[in-house]
Amino acid sequence: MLRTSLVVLGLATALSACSSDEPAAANNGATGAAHESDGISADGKRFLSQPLVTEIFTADPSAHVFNGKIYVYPSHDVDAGIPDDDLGNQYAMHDYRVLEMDKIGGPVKIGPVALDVKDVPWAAKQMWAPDAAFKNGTYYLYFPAKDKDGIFHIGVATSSTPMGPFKAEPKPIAGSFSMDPNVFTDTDGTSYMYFGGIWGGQLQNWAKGKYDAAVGVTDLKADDQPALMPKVAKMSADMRSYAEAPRDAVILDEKGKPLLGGDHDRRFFEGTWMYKRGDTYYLTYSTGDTHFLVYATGKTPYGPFTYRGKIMEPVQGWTTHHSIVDWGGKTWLFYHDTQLSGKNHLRNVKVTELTFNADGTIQTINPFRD
Ligand code: FUB
Repeated sequence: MLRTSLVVLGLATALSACSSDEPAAANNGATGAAHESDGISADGKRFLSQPLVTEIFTADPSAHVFNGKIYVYPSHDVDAGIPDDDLGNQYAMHDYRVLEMDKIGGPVKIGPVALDVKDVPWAAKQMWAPDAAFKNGTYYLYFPAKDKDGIFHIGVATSSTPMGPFKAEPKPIAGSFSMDPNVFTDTDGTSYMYFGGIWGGQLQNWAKGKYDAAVGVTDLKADDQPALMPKVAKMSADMRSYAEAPRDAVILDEKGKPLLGGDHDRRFFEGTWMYKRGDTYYLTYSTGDTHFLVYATGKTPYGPFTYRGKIMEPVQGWTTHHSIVDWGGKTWLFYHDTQLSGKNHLRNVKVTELTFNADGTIQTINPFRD
């Protein structure tokens, strides 16, 4: 928290030009690379990689390969003038735009609005981290949003093309709650949704099976109890509903015990992404208030999963969120930071290579060069 506060304070003056919905580079009519300070963080470190796009703010990149091209389904960050708080009210996004690339390192096309909250009958605000899937000729966009009572659910919208536009179902997925959906399709064709997030993601409000508004937000008062775990549910063949009630994707420590709520360096916070390598299922996620991307491995899509280590050290900015995709014979980590704005809620997506050791462990990435 201290680190982030320093970053925000240090940038306050320099960022006055970045207070609109679009990055300064775009406002100035510039194209291509970020503004002149690109490559250097607020505390003088060189960024490992550069933003994929500079025309709009983007976050929470869910990358997929469809028809040989790379599509990234990010959140589309905007500045609603809401101060930072522990519930994430500053993340007031209202639509999605899809990014398309023929190759990593090549030009990135920004699609038109793929889905707007005004076209989602059940949703009111906060279109947070989405994901996408393709099955039987249809592209599916999965997205969290708060309903008119301020409660997060997960919706689905469909399109015949990966860029959309997508048409939303009239209601959220029955039995869905919390946020950050990730839909993984296993090698046998079965799809699963992983989801959930604590604090502003409201997972703690559902701990007893139905929404309880009285539950605390940040101090979950259960440091010595098993942590709240991400949820997983098999998808129905129609990809619009769960085939079963969501269950815990349990994350264990090296002794086979569930990670505890007080273990902030390792316990699940938000942003799950399932990645399969050989027969091993990598449940990857963000630790939130300790700002790590980490992973746990298991032998089935349901787990249990054993904590293995860090994928990435903290980026610049409070949130960290990623996806992992194979392309061109390599494995890639899509992630975000706040290089373009220095503001927690105005982020930019990036990509870098992810390297595995011979034993299947992941080499931890430093998002800075120094
Ligand atoms: O973008 C809003 C939220 O911030 C996401 O849903 C979280 O994963 C975090 O990145």
